[in-house]
Amino acid sequence: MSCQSHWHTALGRTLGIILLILGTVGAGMSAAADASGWKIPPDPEIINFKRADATVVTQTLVAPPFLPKHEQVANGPPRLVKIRMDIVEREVEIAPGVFVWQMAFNNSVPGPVPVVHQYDWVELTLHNGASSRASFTINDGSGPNIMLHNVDFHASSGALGGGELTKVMPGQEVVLTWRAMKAGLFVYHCAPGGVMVPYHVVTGGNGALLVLPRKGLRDGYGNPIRYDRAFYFGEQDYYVPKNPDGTWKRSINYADQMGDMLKVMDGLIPTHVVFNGKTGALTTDIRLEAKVGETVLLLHSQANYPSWPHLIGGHGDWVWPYGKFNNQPDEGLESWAVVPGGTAAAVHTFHQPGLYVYLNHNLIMAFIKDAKAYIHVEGDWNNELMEQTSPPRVVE
Ligand SMILES: [Cu+2]
Repeated sequence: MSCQSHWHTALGRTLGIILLILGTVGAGMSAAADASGWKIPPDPEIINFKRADATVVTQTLVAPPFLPKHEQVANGPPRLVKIRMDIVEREVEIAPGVFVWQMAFNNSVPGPVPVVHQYDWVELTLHNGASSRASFTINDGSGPNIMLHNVDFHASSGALGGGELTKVMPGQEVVLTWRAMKAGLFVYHCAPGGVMVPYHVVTGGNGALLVLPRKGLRDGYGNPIRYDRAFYFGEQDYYVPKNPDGTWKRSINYADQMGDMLKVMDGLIPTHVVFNGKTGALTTDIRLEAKVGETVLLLHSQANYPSWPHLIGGHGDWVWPYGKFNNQPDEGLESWAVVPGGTAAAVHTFHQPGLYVYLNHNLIMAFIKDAKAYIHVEGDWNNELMEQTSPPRVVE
């Protein structure tokens, strides 16, 4: 070993020790502050704001895949947002000749997406309809609700997500007020206890609630993101029983269906996987549209099964892991994940016109089942991004 290299080694060791000490000090300091500078510490004034001082507003919920009218940035202190959800047991043809008795929050599967800001309160009136169906049009001739229902909000704290405090028998109504302390898209679902939990969830008793950061969404650099449209993809797995002759079994009511359905559920393989409650809901029944240059917020939940979203022809420009907006988003993803009982959120700015397919990139789920949606985008084609520079021609 030459003298010079020995000197280098010694210097290296000394530098290493200094860096180690600095690193230790740095780690100690970063316990209180985010090293990247991306995180914004919560405002104590907002956290300590009292419910009694909150302005009360009523939010009219709408059927998915759309969201109720909302502000992306909160103006003013936390509010108390009143919402109402009516539970309906109903029979729906989820695919040609395939009928499922559903448990539907507000007569839709998935349920509606309430939108609040972090530190707002949610005041939910939950109604389990015994006889009154006046507000809904149901063509299946179904009778009154039969079972007890409730709701577990993953966004809430305590009492099994509110499940313990929202149990309602047919004919009953309950009011639960809770504070949205975390930001993100959160699953909610019916959870009456025991085997009823998965039964009510796989028959449609689930949805998602959006809690926006008070200052709105931010990209990985900390810049504000404002979306022009938002679509909610509630993915649903179904376990439909069959008759001995191989045809799909149809039941007389929500309770009658349960025994046979539980046997299919026990195999853990869904017979149907769809977006927005039924086959073709977002490819045929509802036309999702956007324009070149628009930024679209893509919200996805799955209450019971994993999913792996992908936007064919686009990307997750920014993707929030687990759909939680106080974590720095990932940039430029091709596919991402939704865990069972969880969500994912992504934004994409459309650069080309045409048909985009948002799907579960387990392609069996997407194309043999029906976990997919179409987004039709209008605008001018950009040859710099893509051009068929030589059309197909015979070469052999
Ligand atoms: Cu239920």
